[in-house]
Amino acid sequence: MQIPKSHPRAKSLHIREKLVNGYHKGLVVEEGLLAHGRGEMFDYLIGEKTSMTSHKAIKAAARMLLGAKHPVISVNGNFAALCPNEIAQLAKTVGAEIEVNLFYASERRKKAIAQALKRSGSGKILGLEPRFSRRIPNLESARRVVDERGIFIADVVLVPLEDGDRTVALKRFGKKVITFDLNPMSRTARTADITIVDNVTRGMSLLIDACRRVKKSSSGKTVRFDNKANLSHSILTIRNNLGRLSHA
Ligand code: PTJ
Repeated sequence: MQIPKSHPRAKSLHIREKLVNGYHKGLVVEEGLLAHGRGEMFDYLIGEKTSMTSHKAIKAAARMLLGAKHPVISVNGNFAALCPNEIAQLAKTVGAEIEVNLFYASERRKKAIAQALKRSGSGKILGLEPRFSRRIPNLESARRVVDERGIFIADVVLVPLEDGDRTVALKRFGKKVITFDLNPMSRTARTADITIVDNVTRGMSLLIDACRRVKKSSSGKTVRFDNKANLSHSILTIRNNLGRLSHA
């Protein structure tokens, strides 16, 4: 369907179309469409824009990624469908590995995702070869299977649209976790070290820009970030927006 540029919700309809295309190409699962709907609702509540708080989280995430010895970008179906170019650019900018890691895992989908990422400029993709598979302890889902060259040895992992169980397991396993999650109340949001409460489709480009700026600056890569305060501010933004909407 052709979405007119003048449509008041053109941007979010385009994002939705990207995800549906990803579904038809075999990258996204049906459950991913539902997860996106949940995200759209929270995006509406945060005003469909990046808050000042999220800009701060992005800056802290850039520092953490650049200060890491072995950063890894974990990619699931939704992330691959929405941000294939940005994943390649971010990996190059911070020198991170890219690893496909799925909740609803299948070899076919892993391959489709890897191909889509490669077409968009990504180099080596981890998580595809069973001979390199290792397991994260204390995790039941398919996401426990990780690559020994990637998430298994990573110090910092970027895990957008993540499920709470794996975030907890990654933290217990000693990883620093950065996530994008539009829901500031989710278990992932509350467990991660840095939660960027923003749509990945906006936040990823901002994160790449922030990494480029940090790389150029001489201010160092030390990260001082209060994720609890970050989430409280995000919840306050939602509360204020709800107040405005109910009085409109
Ligand atoms: O591709 P797979 O098999 O790994 O499956 C991926 C999904 C997304 C289906 C799986 O990880 C899942 O079920 O995720 P959840 O538990 O529904 O969590 C998704 C979280 O991401 C929710 O808190 C949503 O609000 C949030 N979210 C959805 N879309 C976006 C988002 N956050 C940022 N940007 C989005 N575009």
